[in-house]
Amino acid sequence: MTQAQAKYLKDYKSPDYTITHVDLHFSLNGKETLVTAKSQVKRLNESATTLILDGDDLQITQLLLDGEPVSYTTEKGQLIINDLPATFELTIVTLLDPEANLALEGLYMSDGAYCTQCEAEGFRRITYFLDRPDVLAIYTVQVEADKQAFPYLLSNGNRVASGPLDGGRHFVRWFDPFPKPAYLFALVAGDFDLLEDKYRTRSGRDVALQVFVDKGNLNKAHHAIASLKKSMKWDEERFNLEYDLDIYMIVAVDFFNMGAMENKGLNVFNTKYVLADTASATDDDYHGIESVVGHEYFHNWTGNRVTCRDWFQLSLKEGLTVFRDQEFSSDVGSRAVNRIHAVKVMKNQQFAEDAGPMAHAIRPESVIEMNNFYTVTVYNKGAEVIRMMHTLLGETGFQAGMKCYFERHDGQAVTCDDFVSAMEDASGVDLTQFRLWYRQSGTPEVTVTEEHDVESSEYRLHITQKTQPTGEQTEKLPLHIPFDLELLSSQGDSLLNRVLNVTQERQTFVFENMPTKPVPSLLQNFSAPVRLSFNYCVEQLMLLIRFASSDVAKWDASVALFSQAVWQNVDNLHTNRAMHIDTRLIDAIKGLLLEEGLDKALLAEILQFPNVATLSEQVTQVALDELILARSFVVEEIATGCEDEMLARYRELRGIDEAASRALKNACLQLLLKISDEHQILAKSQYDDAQNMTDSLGALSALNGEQSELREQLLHDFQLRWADTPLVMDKWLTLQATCPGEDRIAAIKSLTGHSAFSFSNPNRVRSLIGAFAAANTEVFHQQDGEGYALLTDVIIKLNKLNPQVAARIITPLIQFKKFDSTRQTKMKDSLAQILALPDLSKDLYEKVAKALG
Ligand code: B3K
Ligand code: ZN
Repeated sequence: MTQAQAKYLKDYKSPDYTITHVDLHFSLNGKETLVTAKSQVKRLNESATTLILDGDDLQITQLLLDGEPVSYTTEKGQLIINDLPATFELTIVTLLDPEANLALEGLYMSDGAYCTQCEAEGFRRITYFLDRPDVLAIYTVQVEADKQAFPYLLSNGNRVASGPLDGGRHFVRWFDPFPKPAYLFALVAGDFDLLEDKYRTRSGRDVALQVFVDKGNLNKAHHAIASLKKSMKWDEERFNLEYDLDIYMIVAVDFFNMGAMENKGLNVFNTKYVLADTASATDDDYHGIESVVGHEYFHNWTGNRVTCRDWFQLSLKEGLTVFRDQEFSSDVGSRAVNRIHAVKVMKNQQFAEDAGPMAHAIRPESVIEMNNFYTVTVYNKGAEVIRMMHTLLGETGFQAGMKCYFERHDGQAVTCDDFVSAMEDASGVDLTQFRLWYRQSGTPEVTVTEEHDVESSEYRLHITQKTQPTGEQTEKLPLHIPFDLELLSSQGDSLLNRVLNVTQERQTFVFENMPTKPVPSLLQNFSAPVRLSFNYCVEQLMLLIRFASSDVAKWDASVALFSQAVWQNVDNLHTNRAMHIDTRLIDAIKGLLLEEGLDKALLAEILQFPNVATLSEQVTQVALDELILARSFVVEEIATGCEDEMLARYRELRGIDEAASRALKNACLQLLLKISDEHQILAKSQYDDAQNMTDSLGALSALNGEQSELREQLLHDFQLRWADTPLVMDKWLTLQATCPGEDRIAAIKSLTGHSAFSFSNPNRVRSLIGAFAAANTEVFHQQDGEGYALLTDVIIKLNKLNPQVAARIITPLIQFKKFDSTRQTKMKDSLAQILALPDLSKDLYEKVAKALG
């Protein structure tokens, strides 16, 4: 049993010693892999004489102090040496077995290649070290391995030497001139195909770009390298930031716990975020690659050049870098659609996290397992907090703040507070109250009421804010909320656009010269991460859908209109009344389908309508069975009412080779298949004629709404066609995992034995089990509890194998609070079963123990 002890932000102490230089020597040799770490250690705290190094599951074979043996002790994984001088050289040799490392943290094997993952605390699985982000050292790394099996030996920085060794082995030596924390160290050794390019920076330096992929995949690396060049250029133009080394490498590996990792000069990527060609990757995959390549690249300044003082400050680099990657995607693509995607993540996932047992502030105050805090809160809400500062300061003020931040802190490990201070000092905007966003968790509820006074021509908005207590924090204070507002006339003319500063529990804003009552477009572009409640009537929402200046506001109004219709029918079911739908909703959608100038990608977003999970997030208690029925009813009514218009759009868009057209076409197809099996023929011919994966998958997803002979037949064909392409087979697994129907659970169970599936590969687990639990709401929450049991069995299996992945896919099971008591009991029973495991990992312990209180 691992020690499950919490660490607290308030206990932060600067280190007694630091390591200024480290010389690492890797002799890669299977189970007999030897690592020699020679560290130059320097005392920082004058009264200290004891050095405590972090280690995890390490076998030490030698330890020397200034070249001489020295006595040491180990305790709870740490290595302790007493009576030390002010400066010394410490040499530690450890013996590793990378093949046995299935947790994919530290040094491990991915499909025959050695690779590392050190963030957050993986370096301590390689050698004993001061494995904390505020210890920044200069690294020299020598890698040695068999030349034939491992022709490429890579590490951070610049390559400074290489040559042959005895016994068919060879070595490469790397030097990284930028001091860095251990979490940014990386090593890769293997045989790859290499795609090369170069980039000339704005100041005229040439940077070599290299993308390493599994043999045979060279033709799938072009989009990644193009995305990298685009990112480099964008960061120069928008943020005035240039790349700093002579080489930038990306290696794509098959076994990876997350999306990618920003190691200095040597990014390691999940193949999912590198490999693409039109036959095998969808438009969404292309977009995902561009944004993750950008994200990791942007970390070079926000994360690597300026890093975090401690892991509680994770949002310092992640929130800021997500904001930067979102801005990148918006500048090079559709701003509205990118914003809608970001808002969906917030409303569907982050609000759920806030409402569940893992609620935490974007700068958490206590942590048991750091890997559990790479969350939608730290990342996505963190990005929203940066975005709010951008709204308050404006682009000019914000960029002045960034400049000040780098001038003050380049080469340092700093705190979120340091970032806010730079923003504040450079812009002159007072962020005292705003800082609360960093330490207060939970989603503020903002309630708005309106009042119109004909006599005085005044329109008033009364705004209140309240944040409910969360598990780890009871007292909540009012936040500084930038509240973006547009007022429209009843003809749809824009009367006013303004950002209100909501800072108190209750506030009234008065707008003069409003002889007739305007329609408010509230919290435009989701200007703050809050739950908004306002009693919109159908006419108001219809007006916003047509006339709001912001496309995001149009989408938002369509979501509200659809949601109202669903909840009314949930109510009808509860009171034994017949379900029905206001025809104005159908008219509104019809209007959009017929509107010529409307952005196709935006319309596609609108036609996707909130799913059951999204709708569930709108309420604190959900009657799931009624909700599923009511939603299906509303969707079918809309689809029936708009059938002709959708068919016309579908036909018009077929054959147009462009992403937004494909998105709209697939959204129409999805709806058409909800109303009649006759439309199956459209899916069949789209599948047969498909020239790209977006069209093939669009057809299959539309058919996946229910079981049918055609669905079986096409899925079978798809499997035969793509059996040798794991990333495409992942899509096949997800289709299987997200189909409704009574036999689903048995089908998923049997798929865990399929050759396309493997428990040891995180992508496979996420595609089948993760997708099932997170996206097949109907079956996962099926009344008999079999869905919970399936997830629980998998988690128990992964507890030892890969705790990080286990702790990630458990999320839907710990968020049980809004369900009925029968479901809650079953979910808690499953959690209790996990908690009782004798060898429960810290990762799972933290989440399950919190969930069960
Ligand atoms: N910084 C990494 C995430 C590391 C997660 C460790 N469990 C990827 C990223 O955010 O860019
Ligand atoms: Zn990141």
